[in-house]
Amino acid sequence: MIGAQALIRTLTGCGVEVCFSNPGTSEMHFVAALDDVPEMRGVLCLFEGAATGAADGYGRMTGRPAAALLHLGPGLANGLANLHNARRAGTPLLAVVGDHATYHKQFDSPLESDIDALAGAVSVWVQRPPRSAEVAAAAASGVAAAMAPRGGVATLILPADVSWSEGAAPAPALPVPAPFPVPGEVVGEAAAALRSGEPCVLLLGGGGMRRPGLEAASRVAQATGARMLGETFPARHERGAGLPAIDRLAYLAEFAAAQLGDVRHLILAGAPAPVSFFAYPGKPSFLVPAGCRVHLLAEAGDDIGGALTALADLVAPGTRPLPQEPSRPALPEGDLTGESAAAVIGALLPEGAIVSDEANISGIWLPAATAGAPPHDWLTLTGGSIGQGLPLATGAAIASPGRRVLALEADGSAMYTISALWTHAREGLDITTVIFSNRAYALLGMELGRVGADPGGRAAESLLELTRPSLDFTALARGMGVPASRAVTAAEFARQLRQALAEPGPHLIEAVVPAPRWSPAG
Ligand SMILES: Cc1ncc(C[n+]2csc(CCOP(=O)(O)OP(=O)(O)O)c2C)c(N)n1
Repeated sequence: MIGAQALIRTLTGCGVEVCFSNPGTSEMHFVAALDDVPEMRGVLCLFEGAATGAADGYGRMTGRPAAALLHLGPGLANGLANLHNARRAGTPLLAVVGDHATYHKQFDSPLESDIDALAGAVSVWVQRPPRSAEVAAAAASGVAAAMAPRGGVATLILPADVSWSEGAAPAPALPVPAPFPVPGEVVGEAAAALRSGEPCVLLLGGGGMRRPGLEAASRVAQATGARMLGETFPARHERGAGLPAIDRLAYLAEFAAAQLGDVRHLILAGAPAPVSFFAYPGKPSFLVPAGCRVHLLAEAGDDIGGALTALADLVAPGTRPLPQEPSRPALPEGDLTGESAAAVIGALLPEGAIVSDEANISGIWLPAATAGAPPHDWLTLTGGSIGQGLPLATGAAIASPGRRVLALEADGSAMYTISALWTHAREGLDITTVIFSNRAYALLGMELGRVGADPGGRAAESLLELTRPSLDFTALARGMGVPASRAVTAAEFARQLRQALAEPGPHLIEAVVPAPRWSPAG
């Protein structure tokens, strides 16, 4: 058996069944070996960022890694931004990066580059098996590293001759350790803070944003009067009617500071202590209020849900969580705006939907409008690196057949990885994409003022407007095989969204919305 065959058989044996791929010459034996191992589904993505973002979406929904097949250093570099988002999400993911044959590297041929340096920026584990006999064991340990507590992105660098040489054999899957249990004294310390009578906030993140953690935190909040808040950009937030409602910490530091207010004890359960996204002249970077004590209950890799349940059993025995009541906004009439679009989405969101949220400025009304919708999952831009939403939807849909995926996507962000639409069509995925077409980098229009930069003239404006020409998303989508429509009123949007959600396969709606007043196009 050649290295590539042993590698793919090892991966399927470890539960890695999908490979989001953009291959090149050095990966041809891997590509050919896919026909020998039908258990592995190869999914072609037309840009590496679309492959890595899809692997992130898949891993967030299954808890198991997908593979992303990338072509040498340049392919990895193209995929790096969404690997960065995956790293921030703590997603298990195996990047398989083809490399030149071991004996060819010395010649410094054009695609030669420092793959290890690029991989090191995002990976918890990097290995380069030197012989075909070692590739399977390396793959099994890469999968285990990706899935381990505090795992994430593992990168297997696969030299072409290792891939094509005989002498390989599949390796068995390695055991994956359970998340670390949180010691009783740590839980006890958090309980003491909650009993102090001083204002407490429970800040949830990571696995704490799933049902068991939310329900335990809600019990604590009911019994003690503590407030619960979620991290700003969770990897996967289970929410909707029947689950405890939780506000997320605001993106803008001044709003986050107001949410934290006069808190004296901040209990961290899967979220780091809050910091401002960026530095702003004269404003604090660290958002924990003065005089507030931080208690680390659980961090990434810990059994966050278990720690919260243990805490609830200490301070809230017999208290039940407070579920969100079902409620949906009325279907609005009139102009289509970010606000009315959110009401339409809240009114129509199907049960069990998976929302890939990269709506940015146009999305600020979404959390409130969808809070009482039937239960659903909400995936967010964990690493702030835009161009994630459409690929994330690809992976979430492949991970979750039978569930509707709704990609809520700002126009500027959509363009980074627009080719993901082609994969939505090719794979026949049940993804409804809504493009919030405000024809601006509106968020940057706001940041221009917030960082204290000169408001700027035409030269600055022209870097923040998406006009001259305006993008035609319906044409872009149709050109990639995705049926598409455009909505300019709330009623049109409601009709199109209802229809798109009812039909199988992908559909794109270009929702033409105004940019906020302070943005250049507003
Ligand atoms: C990879 C990457 N490049 C650039 C940025 C900087 N950036 C932040 S927001 C933004 C514009 C977003 O525009 P759009 O997606 O249309 O959303 P809007 O602000 O209009 O809501 C840019 C370029 C980023 N966050 N990530």
